[in-house]
Amino acid sequence: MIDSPELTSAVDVPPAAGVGWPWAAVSGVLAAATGLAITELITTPGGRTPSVVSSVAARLIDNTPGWLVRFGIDRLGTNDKPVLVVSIVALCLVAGAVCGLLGARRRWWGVAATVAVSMAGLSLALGDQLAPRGRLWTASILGALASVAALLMLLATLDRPGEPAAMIAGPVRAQDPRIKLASRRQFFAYAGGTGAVAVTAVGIGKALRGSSSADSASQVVLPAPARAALSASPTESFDVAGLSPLVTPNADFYRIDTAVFIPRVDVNSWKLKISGMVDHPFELNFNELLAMDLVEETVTMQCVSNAVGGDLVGNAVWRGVPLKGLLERAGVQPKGVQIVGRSVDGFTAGFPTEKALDGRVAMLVVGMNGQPLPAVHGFPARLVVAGLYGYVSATKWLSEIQLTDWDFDGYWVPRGWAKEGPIKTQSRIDVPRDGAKLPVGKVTVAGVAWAPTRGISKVEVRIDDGDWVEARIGDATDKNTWVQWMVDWDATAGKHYVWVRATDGTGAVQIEKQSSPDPDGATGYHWRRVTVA
Ligand SMILES: Nc1nc2c(c(=O)[nH]1)N[C@H]1C(S)=C(S)[C@@H](COP(=O)(O)O)O[C@H]1N2
Ligand SMILES: [Mo]
Repeated sequence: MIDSPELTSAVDVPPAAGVGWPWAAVSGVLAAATGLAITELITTPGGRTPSVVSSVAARLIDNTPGWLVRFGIDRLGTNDKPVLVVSIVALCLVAGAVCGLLGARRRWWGVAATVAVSMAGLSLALGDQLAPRGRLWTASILGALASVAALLMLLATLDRPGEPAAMIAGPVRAQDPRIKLASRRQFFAYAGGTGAVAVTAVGIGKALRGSSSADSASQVVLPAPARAALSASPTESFDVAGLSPLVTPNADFYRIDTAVFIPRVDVNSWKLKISGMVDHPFELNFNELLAMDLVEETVTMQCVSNAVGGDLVGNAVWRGVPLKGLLERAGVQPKGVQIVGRSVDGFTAGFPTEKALDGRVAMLVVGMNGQPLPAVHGFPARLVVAGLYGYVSATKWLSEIQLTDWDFDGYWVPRGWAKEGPIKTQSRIDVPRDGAKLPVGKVTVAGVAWAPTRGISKVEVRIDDGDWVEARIGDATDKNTWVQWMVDWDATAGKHYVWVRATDGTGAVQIEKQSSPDPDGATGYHWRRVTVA
């Protein structure tokens, strides 16, 4: 019985069938990691240009249906981009494993698959306007070569007859355990070496980026405004813990954009074009822009994706020049009924030309709360138009103001958002927080309300289904900015719902019916649920 054929083969076969392919896959993963690390290292010197992975991520975002991007933002919030980048890296490593397995079968399959994956990545990345093409080509080719070299080397150690890898496809044969051990040691040595190359490349890339990624905005000094904002005095703020300040500090201001890699614009070579359907197109460089009469205006900006009660909204003092003057200088032709802001990264946003001429605040902005625009908020220049959601108006990293007809659609319009985006009247409860446990007796309810260009005339609060009670509104001041509101509530024991609603300057009460942000902004009253005991 001991000599039965089954048992004999059981002794011979197992390492071959069971252990071989995982090592081939590991080889592929290591080879991919090496190639990718080298590609990244070459594409990011100085941190001024995006890496291949972030270019690929950017193109994926641009080419993914709008609803899916929105779903991602909903689920992941501002983590959407890191999650995407990590997913792309993971996908590359999985692809590497596949290349390893293919290469174990037939060398050239593995080589061809590696080259195919690299070139697929390259062709996607080439669509990113921020990425220099020559560098992308060099990086992808060198990365692919490194990957192929590592793969062939690792597979070779697996491949010697009679050694662990004999297993991959080769004939089954008895093994001398000492040979097996020696070969495995060599494999681990090579694998360790490959891994070290990858880690070193990533490390060098990080170090190079870190040392030079100082915000270019910090090197710019803005001239003082000729006319200062009227409405930003902090003394007007209510002193309620947890209530949003009247002016949102830059560090707390929400950030929404499609940029995986934040454009690092060099102000020395930056130029803004005013172009399209105008009689006298012209260009401005940064110094010319700063030499113009700068004004300051306080404007509340909101993202159309902001849910009722959400925090994709903020109020800042913007410094810049009115669009009106620039448009007059350019001489808008009658057909130029749309103003399209173009970004250095290809993003576009468009709104009716009339909105820049009807007297509202509509400006080309270089400063935010007394500072040059932070990189994430559009350095060196962006647009801000009071009363319009950001996706139709507030182009960051602006490169061009183009007058077009109405047929042109900005970035988000074909992705399912409304062509026009006037900001709807909204109010938000900041305190108490949702789910708060409160003492019986006096409780302060406070928050903000906004209806840029129309202003807020009244804010009311309701407990459960009681009567609406008028809240005190802070004396802001300017129709474009949010107001703070507060009211004292004599809280009774039990669970309660606290509701808020605002009335705008035209006397219109905010829309009660609940609707989701798409396609043109959320509606409904904000509420919070509290327990009083
Ligand atoms: N270049 C560029 N500008 C952009 C966007 C973008 O994705 N790219 N997003 C817009 C949207 S949807 C909003 S709500 C505002 C947000 O501006 P913030 O990030 O400064 O708050 O910027 C707008 N400008
Ligand atoms: Mo937005």
